[in-house]
Amino acid sequence: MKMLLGVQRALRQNVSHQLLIRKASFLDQFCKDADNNKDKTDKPDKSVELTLENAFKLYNLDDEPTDYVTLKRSEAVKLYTDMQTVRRMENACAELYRQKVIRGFCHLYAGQEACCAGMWAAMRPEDTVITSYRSHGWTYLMGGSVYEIMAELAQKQTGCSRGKGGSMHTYAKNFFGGNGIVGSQVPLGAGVGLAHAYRCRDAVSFTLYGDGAANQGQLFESFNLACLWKLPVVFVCENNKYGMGTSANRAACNPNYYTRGDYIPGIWVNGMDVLAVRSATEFCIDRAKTCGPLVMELETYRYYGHSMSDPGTSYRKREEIEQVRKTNDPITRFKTLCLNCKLLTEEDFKLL
Ligand SMILES: Cc1ncc(C[n+]2csc(CCOP(=O)(O)OP(=O)(O)O)c2C)c(N)n1
Ligand SMILES: [Mg+2]
Repeated sequence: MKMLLGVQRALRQNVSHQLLIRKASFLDQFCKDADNNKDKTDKPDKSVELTLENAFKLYNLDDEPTDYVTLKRSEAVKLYTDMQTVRRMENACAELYRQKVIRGFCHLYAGQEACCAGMWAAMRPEDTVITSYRSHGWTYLMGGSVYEIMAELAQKQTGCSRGKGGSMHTYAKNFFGGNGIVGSQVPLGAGVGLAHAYRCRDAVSFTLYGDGAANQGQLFESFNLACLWKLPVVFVCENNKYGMGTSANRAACNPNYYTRGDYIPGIWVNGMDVLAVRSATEFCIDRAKTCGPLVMELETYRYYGHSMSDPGTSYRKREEIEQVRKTNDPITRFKTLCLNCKLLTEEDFKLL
């Protein structure tokens, strides 16, 4: 409903939106369907107990996240619909890019949805996030509507940055973007953590960067100050295995990014398992509040190229991408888990 109202408002406010909608009529239905992630299946909120497998590896930590998690039906619905909305939004972006409705830079998050959905599920309203240019999913989860994001990408005034920012510069409450310069968000994220500490806020700054950015000097300067001042920062390395045209293994002497904080403890997390990400994030919040920063590496995968101008197949094999889609897709594996433990049925999924 929220999305539909957004479309109608946009039509009233900005004639050029008609162009966007005409060129992308499939978006119309999509915006209608998103309907605020409500559980349309309307069944009692039962829960199941699950054991996570191969979910974590630790570095210099004496405590660890729990492997035993409880999953409520309502939580499963939210996690699934969040991941699906992000996936469909990114696929729609790719289509609009091909139609030249979206131009310029455009970096898609498909394949990495468990990272944002799992983290968001554990976060409290006062926690903050800052990330790189792969920002559409986060903008949505932090409160932006799909319509505002798509309008921003199409450079319309009703976009979340009034059409001035584009794909890499989208923002929402407690979400500091969308940053185009590789690694630049890391010192900013440490600064946000400093602001939380300075103002005695009970908040944690989630500072996200990629495996490529992980080799930059500014990261280590940020680690140093954050550790020295015990700032409530979780440095989140989204290791999607590739930088721009290079695999992580070719670019890093030590691709175990969770150990790269040296004096900062770290945790490796299976970033394709949304429940592992949620559990690890809960742990990191508690720890960052009391002991200062950690590095959380989320091992994940991106399906599209680095950006829309990169087909993404010159430095990796098509078969590799297909293999991940088939065997380790974060949405499919979560759906299978919900079906296997009888939390949701095929019928429920059709209704979502
Ligand atoms: C300072 C700087 N150097 C180079 C670039 C060009 N560039 C954009 S993304 C990228 C690779 C980043 O890879 P990674 O950190 O793994 O993030 P991913 O794209 O995989 O999410 C590079 C070199 C840039 N934007 N800024
Ligand atoms: Mg990368």
